[in-house]
Amino acid sequence: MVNWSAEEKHIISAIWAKIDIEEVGAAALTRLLVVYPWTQRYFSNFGNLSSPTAIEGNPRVKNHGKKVLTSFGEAVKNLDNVKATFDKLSQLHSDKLHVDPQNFRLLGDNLIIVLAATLGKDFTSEAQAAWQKLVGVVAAALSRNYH
Ligand code: HEG
Repeated sequence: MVNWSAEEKHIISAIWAKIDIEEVGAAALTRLLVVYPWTQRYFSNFGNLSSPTAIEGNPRVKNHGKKVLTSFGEAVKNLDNVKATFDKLSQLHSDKLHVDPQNFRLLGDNLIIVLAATLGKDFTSEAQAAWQKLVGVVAAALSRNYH
């Protein structure tokens, strides 16, 4: 059971309210695919991923990045219930998509980097600490139904 302080909850919501889901989601997935190119294997049906420029301009990457971050928003809205919130999605990533759960952590790290780049000084060390905890909790929840 994860415990969130009132400050953590507040700061997570405040950051969430500031960001453009489409832009940040696309940027986080783009970075994942560029920095850790082996993650491209799950998106072989997405068309051209042959260079950073191609990945950046790929509309399916943009669209999927938005989908992933929108889904991440369910964790933001259900901080006390993240495991249950991602129960089905964990099963899907395990049984159907066969995504190596290590990749949830890599995506989380990239999300943090994009938040820092996007928000600059507004992404304080306290905000980073709360978000770092959140991406860890989300990765753990998504990894839960792997067996
Ligand atoms: Mg996943 C589909 C959420 C990380 C690979 N992912 C999806 C879908 C959601 C989602 C909501 C659509 C599910 C559906 O169609 O019912 N993904 C999600 C979250 C996170 C995550 C919240 C982490 C925060 N996903 C993730 C990672 C990979 C991955 C790290 C691979 C490196 N996801 C993946 C693939 C699909 C989804 C291959 C199917 C894409 C498609 O064919 O459209």
